[in-house]
Amino acid sequence: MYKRQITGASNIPYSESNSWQQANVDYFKLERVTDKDNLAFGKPVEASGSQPNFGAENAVDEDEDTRWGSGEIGDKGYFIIDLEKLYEIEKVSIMFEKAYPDDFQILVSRDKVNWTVARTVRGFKTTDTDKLKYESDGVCLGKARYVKVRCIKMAYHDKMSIRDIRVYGTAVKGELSDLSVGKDVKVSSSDNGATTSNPKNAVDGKDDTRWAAPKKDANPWYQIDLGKQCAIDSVDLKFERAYAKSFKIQISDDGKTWTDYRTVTNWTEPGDADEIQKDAYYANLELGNSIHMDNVKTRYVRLYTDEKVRGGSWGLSLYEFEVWGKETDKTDYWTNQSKKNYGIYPISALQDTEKAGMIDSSLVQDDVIGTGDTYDVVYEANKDLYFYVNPRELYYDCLLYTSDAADDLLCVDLGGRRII
Ligand SMILES: [Ca+2]
Ligand SMILES: [Ca+2]
Repeated sequence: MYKRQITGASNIPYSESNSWQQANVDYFKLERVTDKDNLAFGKPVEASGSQPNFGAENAVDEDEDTRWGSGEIGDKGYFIIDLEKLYEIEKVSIMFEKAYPDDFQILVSRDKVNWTVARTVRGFKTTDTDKLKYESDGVCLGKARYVKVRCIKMAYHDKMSIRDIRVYGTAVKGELSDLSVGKDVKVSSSDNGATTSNPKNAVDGKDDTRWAAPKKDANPWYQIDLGKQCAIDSVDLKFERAYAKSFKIQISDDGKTWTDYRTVTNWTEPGDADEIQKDAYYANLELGNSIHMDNVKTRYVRLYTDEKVRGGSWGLSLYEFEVWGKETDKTDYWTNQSKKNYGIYPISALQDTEKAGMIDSSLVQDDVIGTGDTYDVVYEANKDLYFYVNPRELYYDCLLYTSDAADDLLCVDLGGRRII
């Protein structure tokens, strides 16, 4: 056996025609720090300036007696945390200093370019109080690397100040992907807008294209045929301002007979119908959340809308309908493993190979591989190992490597670049 350390980076070619990408590297041992419960602790931050001695890092130090103070006033105040990996954000907790906002938003993003409004809080408090704490409730805020707190209107003083932000969630499993991209869809009806009439716009993987139903459609629905049965981890909905207030996520094996799997009623976190009219806060922003599906197996997934926000003024509109899961037959890969060539593995399944005695890897099945992770590589001479990387999906789900012949150091960086 031979040992190498993987550290560095270069690219592997990306071919859009391949559903799985292959790179020839040696197998590795993952060494990384377990995620802390509070994902925000010590993470990089960015803010709307800072007042002297009240730097942004003070809001992620888990110390309630230190604080960040915005350098900008009123609705110019914002604070961004880079969690450095993709997480399913379950909860956000914010402790403000007495310079706190009456109205604010929590937004999430995978790329710091496209932002989804996960919460809009209005009338937080109206008295001069220090150490006010906001905690989001039970609805999942979505999959994101970046979390942003944005001031809309201050309640006291004019520059927002935060003592402590904590973010809780779970790493998005590397084996998961958005299965809906490019799949066949059917809708109840579409409006005739040039940019909104194409139903495929909600499964094109782009956050800035959208589909819309006409306003006369009282119960718009949108169904996706995944092509075969898949195990569904979660459904992420990114609505335009005409979002569904009460809706169901339904599943079906034949596209005809539907089962209500999740029912959401009176969903108002992004904003109510009146405030949603305020272009200053909502223009070009998606409104969304993530709905857990517990790995239910289904081929068809449908959003069925019972009630819309913005009532009869606008038809339902969706930027993206993401269905995160995995194909159920992926596990078939491990049957007849002995007949496979040595070491051709999906990266998310290395633990299985360990059980089979083929790989000494500490990478476990649910790990997500992120920027800066370091690996020890062990391989048998003259036997190659391959990692398959699904190029479609996760922001980090690209495999980058270099090999330095001079010092026999193989370098791999499984993250940090978007390849689609
Ligand atoms: Ca602090
Ligand atoms: Ca889209």
